[in-house]
Parts: sequence; structure tokens; C-alpha cells
Amino acid sequence: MKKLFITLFTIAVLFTGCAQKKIKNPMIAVFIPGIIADSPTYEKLANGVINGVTNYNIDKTDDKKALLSIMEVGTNQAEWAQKLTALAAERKYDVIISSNPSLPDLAFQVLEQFPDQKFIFLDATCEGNPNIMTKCYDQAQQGYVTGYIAGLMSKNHKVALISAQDYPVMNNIIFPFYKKGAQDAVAGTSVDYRVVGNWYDATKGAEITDAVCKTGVDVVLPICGGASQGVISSARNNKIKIAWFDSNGFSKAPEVIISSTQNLQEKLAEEVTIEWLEGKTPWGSAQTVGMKEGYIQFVNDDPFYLRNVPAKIREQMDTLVEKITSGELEIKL
Ligand code: RBF
Repeated sequence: MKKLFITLFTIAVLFTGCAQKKIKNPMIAVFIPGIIADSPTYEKLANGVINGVTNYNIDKTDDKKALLSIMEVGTNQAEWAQKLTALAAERKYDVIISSNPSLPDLAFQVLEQFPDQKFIFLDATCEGNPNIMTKCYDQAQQGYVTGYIAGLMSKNHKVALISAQDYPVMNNIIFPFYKKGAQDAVAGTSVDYRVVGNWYDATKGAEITDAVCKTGVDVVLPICGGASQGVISSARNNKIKIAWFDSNGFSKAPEVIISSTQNLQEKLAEEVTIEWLEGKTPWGSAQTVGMKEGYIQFVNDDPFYLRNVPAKIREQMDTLVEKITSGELEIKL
């Protein structure tokens, strides 16, 4: 297993410096189910936990400082259960923090062998297990708002979502709400759905984008990790637009990106880390957070948004976001 004793120099120093006294030091492992590069949600997870640990440690003596290890386990999902089990088997981490809807099922397998292991999962839902606490983003809202702007910006009234793989949250929530958003924005908009087959293949991402372009699609939403690099290069070549998900993506390709919805995973990861370090984790709970709670945002102030999207459409988006945030508009199928 590849372990990243992550970038933060102070934490690395702490780790070696305190090895003798680990009984008193709270130990956190971050399990990255994939690779951090081009997966903003994972990058924000790692950064958020680092920030939480760093802030917590400021006024602690060495024997009380929290210690952190970050493991990036790669894209072979067949190995994840075994890697998570191996991590728990080390019996040194008081809590394992991760992010992705597939994690609770993997944790159940681990708990059969290591029933004391605690888990905190973001972007996942699991209620009622005393070893697990989850916080999930309202993907219906994120999907809907992204679909809405895609629909408004499509000149041909044809949009697409390019997904890395089929998974329940994608098939039952993100895609259906993206489609509904696009069609509520402009009735009759066609919404295509394509699958790359993994979270890294940029060549395949580009091929699929080329293919949907040929059918007249002129706005695409990539949710495919590293494969989104291929979606961007195809969009540039074919002069179509991209709606971005999970983070502010404008700077990645300002000439083709027309919108960004983002989750505030870095903030949430920092909060759950501190909460755990203070012994306040509500074990067994599963909370969903969205626009109202401030953990899903539609980026409406980026200079490239202002440049790429006409004022009338920006006004329509502001109205939509206001209605969702205030609770006036409940997003449902
Ligand atoms: N999102 C990523 O950005 N990168 C990944 O490598 C990644 N791998 C995933 C693997 C599985 C099995 C599942 C269910 C989801 C994965 N996601 C990944 C998607 C992520 O959880 C989330 O649904 C999307 O980022 C949209 O918010």
C-alpha cells in the first residue's frame, strides 16, 4: 500500500518525533480510494484533515498531538476491501477517515474482523452503525443545478454527462437530477449518459466526448476523475462547453468551462476531524448537507463565469440558487 506521509512538513516531523509515545497521541488514517490527482473531492479530503490536525495540534504538547497518515490506494477497486482491512489490522489508527459512497460496505467487511475500528466517511451514507459516522452532500441539488445551467447554455438543446462508472448515487441521483435540471431549464433538452469505465483514462474520455459531439451535444458534464482531462481536450477541439462538478474548475480550462458547482469538502473534512479529536463525533449518524447548510455552492463570482455566461442566464441561476437555498424550491424527481 502506498502511504503518503503527506506533504505537511510539520506533521511528518511530528510523526517521527512522537513514535515512542503513540499511545497518547490520537492516530488518524486518511484512506484515499483512488488517486488524488484530478479528483478534487479527494484532494479536499486530504487537505481538510491536514488542516484539522494542524489547528488541533497548535496548543498541544507533543504527547497529545494528533498524528496523521494518508494512504492513496489507487484505482483498482477490487483491492480496496483488502487494503482497508490491512489498515485496520495495523491496530494503530483510532479512526479511519475516507470519502466515497462505496466505503460503508467495505467497512462492514472490516468490522467483522476488527469490531473496534472507527470510521468517518464523507460523500457516503450509513445510519445506525455505532462505529461509523457519515456526512453526505446533497447530490440531487448539485446534479440539478449543474443540469439547469447546462440546459440554459446549450444552443442545440443537447447535453451529456460523462461518468467514470455506473454506481448507485450516479444512476439514482446525480444523472436523474442533472437530466431534470436540464429539462426544467429548457423543455425538450436531450440528455445523454456515457460511461468511461474507470476514473483515469483520458484517451477514452476524449473519444467519448468526440462521439457525443458528433450527435450535436454542445455541453458536457464530466464526473470521471483523471479521464476528465480528455473531456477537456476534446471540448477544446470541438469547441463545446463543459459544466464542472465538485470544485471550482474554471482555471483548468477557462475557454470551455461555463459553470462550477462545488462541495465544501475541505471545510467538512476539517470539521469532522476536529469534532473527532474533541471526542464529539455523533457515531451512528448520517447527515446530508446541501446549499442551505452551505456545503454545496454554485460558483457565481468567478471572473470566467462572468465572462463566459450571459447576464440573463446568470440572473436565472441566481434566482434558482436563492430558491433552493431558502427552501422555497425543493428538488425532487
Ligand atoms: N470521484 C472522483 O473524483 N475520483 C475517483 O477516483 C472516484 N472514485 C469513485 C469510486 C467509486 C466506487 C464510487 C462509488 C465513486 C467514486 N467517485 C470518485 C465519485 C465520487 O464519490 C462522487 O460521486 C463524485 O465525485 C460526484 O460528487
